[in-house]
This record gives sequence, C-alpha cells and structure tokens, in this order.
Amino acid sequence: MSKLLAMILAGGAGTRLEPLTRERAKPAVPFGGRYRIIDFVLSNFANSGVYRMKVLTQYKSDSLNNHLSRAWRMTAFLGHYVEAVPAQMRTGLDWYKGSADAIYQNLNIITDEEPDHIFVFGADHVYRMDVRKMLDFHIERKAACTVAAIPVPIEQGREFGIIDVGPDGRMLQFLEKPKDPPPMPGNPKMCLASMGNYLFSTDTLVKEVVRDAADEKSAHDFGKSIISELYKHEPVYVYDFAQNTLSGQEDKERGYWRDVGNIDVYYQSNMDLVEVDPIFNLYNDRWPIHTQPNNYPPAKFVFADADNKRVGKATDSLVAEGCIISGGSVHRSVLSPKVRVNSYSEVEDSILFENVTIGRRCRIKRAIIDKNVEIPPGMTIGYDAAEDKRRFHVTSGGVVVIPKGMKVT
Ligand code: ADQ
Repeated sequence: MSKLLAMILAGGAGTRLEPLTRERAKPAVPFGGRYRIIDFVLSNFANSGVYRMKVLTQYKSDSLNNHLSRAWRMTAFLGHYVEAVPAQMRTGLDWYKGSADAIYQNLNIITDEEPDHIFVFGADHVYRMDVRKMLDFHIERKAACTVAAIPVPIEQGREFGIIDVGPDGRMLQFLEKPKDPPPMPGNPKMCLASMGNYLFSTDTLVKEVVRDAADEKSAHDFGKSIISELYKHEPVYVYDFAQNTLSGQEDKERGYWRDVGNIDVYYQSNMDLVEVDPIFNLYNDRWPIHTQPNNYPPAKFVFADADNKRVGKATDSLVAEGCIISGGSVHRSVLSPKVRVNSYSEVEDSILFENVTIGRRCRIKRAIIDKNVEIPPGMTIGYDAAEDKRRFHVTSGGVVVIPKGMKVT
C-alpha cells in the first residue's frame, strides 16, 4: 500500500472574506452553524482513510490551531494525526512567500515521513470528495502530478487556474487566472477550473518546490509557478471531480464544490444548506463532516401565545446546540451555538455566529452577524441599504456583515 501524506495549505490571508477574517484565518471561519471551513477538507481525508495530515498555517492562526487541537485529535498509537504546522522561518527570515514556498519551508516533514504520494490541498472549499479515487487515477496513469478539476461558468474563469485536457486526461494547457478564459471544447459557457487540490508523487513535489525556491522571479505559488510549467515537461493529469461520486452520495450532490472565496459566495453556500431539499446534504451520515464536539444543551424554543403574536420558532433553518429561540421567529437562517432570539423579533435569510443575542422587536434580514454581538432591542438591519452602509459592512450582493464583538448601538 502507498504511504500517503496530506499537506493542507491554510496560510492565506483571506482578505476577500473581510471582516470575517479580521480576527481569524479563513479556514477557521464558522460555516453551517456547527463547522469551520477547514472541517470539509479534513473530513474528506479522514473519510477516505488518509489519516496523516499536516495543516500549514500562517496568518492569524490561533483560532485555527485551537480548533484543530480540540476537534481533530487523532489516535496516536495508530500513527494517525492532524497537526498544525506554524510558519517557522526554517529557511531564512521570510514568512511563506506563497503556497509553494509553504511546502518548501517544510520539506523536513517530507524527509521525516517518507511518503510515496503527497496530497497538497486547499483549506477553504466546501465539498465531499473521496481522495482515494484521485489516488487510483494518479497511480493508474503513472502521473507525476494530478490536478482535481471542475467545470465553472466562463464568467468566473478569471478567478481560477484554467485547464485544457486531452482525451486521455493529460493536461495540455494551464493558465492561472487568465483575463480571457478559454471555454471547454463544445461548451462555450463553461471552462475547466483547477480546484487547487493537487496530488504529487513525492520526488516530483520535492524537485519542483526546490527549483521554484531558487527562482528569484517566481511568485512561489502552485498555480502561477508550479503547475503552469510542470505539465510542459512531466505527465500531469486532470482528475474530473464531477464524474466521480462517493458511496451514499445523492446524485444531485455530484460536482458540488464551492470556493468560499468572498462573502457573497460564503453567504450563498450557507443558504444552500437551508433549502428544504438541499443539494449539499449535511445529514448524509455515510460521509459525515466531523467537527468539534461540545457540551451545550439542546436548542430550545419557548413561548407560544394563544393569539400567535409571540411564537418561539424556526423554520427552514439550522439551529445549533445551546440556542434559545424565546418568543422570536427565525426563517431560512443558520444559527451557531448559544444564539438568543428574543420576543417579537424576526430573523430571516441570515447567519448568526456563536453567542449572538437579538434583543426584542428586532427585524434582521440578509445579515451575517459575527460572534459575541448583541443587537439592541428594536433594531432593524437589512431593510434600509443606505442606513446599513452607514453603520456596517455591506457586500456587493447586499449582505450586511457585522464584525466580531462590534458594539452595536
Ligand atoms: P487561490 O485560491 O487564489 O487559487 P491561493 O490564494 O494561493 O490561491 O490559496 C490556495 C490555498 O493556499 C488556500 O487554502 C490558502 O489558504 C493557501 N495559501 C495561500 N497563500 C499561502 C501561503 N503564503 N502560505 C500557506 N498557504 C497559503 C488557487 C489556485 C487556482 C485554483 C484555485 C481554486 O492557484 O489555480 O483554481 O486555488 O480555488
């Protein structure tokens, strides 16, 4: 059996998720009421039977480290681990100059572990994937590197690495974030995007990051500097993510992959979960998404006045443990643990992080309220764009974001 190692790139600054990343790394941003974004990629590895994971952290890594140590403690005697690797300046005085440099600066891990194959995956995507299928594909084709790919609408193509592939699956071209993305053959509306998930044979990865480190002009980035050159002289193959389902996965979920790179996509991906019949189904226990256990009591719903003016209820929503919906109503929303919604308030189409309190008679719509925020009684958010912009961050898609711990008056 091949010896495998997963190296998860979790060091990016995540500036497009501001203000949610003001105090935490992007992979540590809460998602779906119960989870952190990084839980999806780690669950994919654990569910695929790959139990050795190194998470390369850098920016604002404290919350990510905490989450990993609390949620992802593995069984040491079986040799299983998920370990955070902070930037340590092992090769000089620089932080990671880019994702390729993050691997270069940690080559000692590869020397120590001696894996045959190394998965280098991003940390900020929401999806289910059996990485063993990608490994089988890689081994069958004797690839030096395999890149996971998915079709995306052509207007989004400039945000991704765009691939052209031959009939045998071999990469023919790779353009990192091209201004004018080339369409897929026979489908002018779509282009084939790299998911930023790579599988390397160990020798290739080591050779490439060492070469890249010596190149002073390089951006030291996997997309820009490694993949866009490697396919020209080594067998690089393209793994079609959407063509491969996993056991227990519903057909409609096939190909579901979201790069939650900006707040509007982040917001919409959360809203996908509250659909009555969601495409991405958290309740599929054949491919569970693992996260931190906690000791909070169950969610509680109280008050139902006879005249129905005050009813504690939530519909089409995800409500985590420790929440109390006390005489307020919640609709199409995602609530993290320990949220309070008080009497006569209405919360709609919103995402409330841990420990948010909504006072009485508030009206909240299309908002993301970060941790430890108290909304005073009577406040309206999401109904008056000009007023919201004056007080809060509002995305181009019109979602109001209230940062962590903000004193709202
Ligand atoms: P981007 O997502 O723009 O494109 P990048 O910002 O490098 O690429 O992020 C990739 C991963 O690396 C993220 O998980 C990030 O946290 C991490 N990362 C970024 N800089 C890092 C650093 N200095 N140290 C450690 N980790 C770092 C990439 C590819 C595209 C592809 C998209 C898919 O370059 O080709 O289409 O991912 O989302």
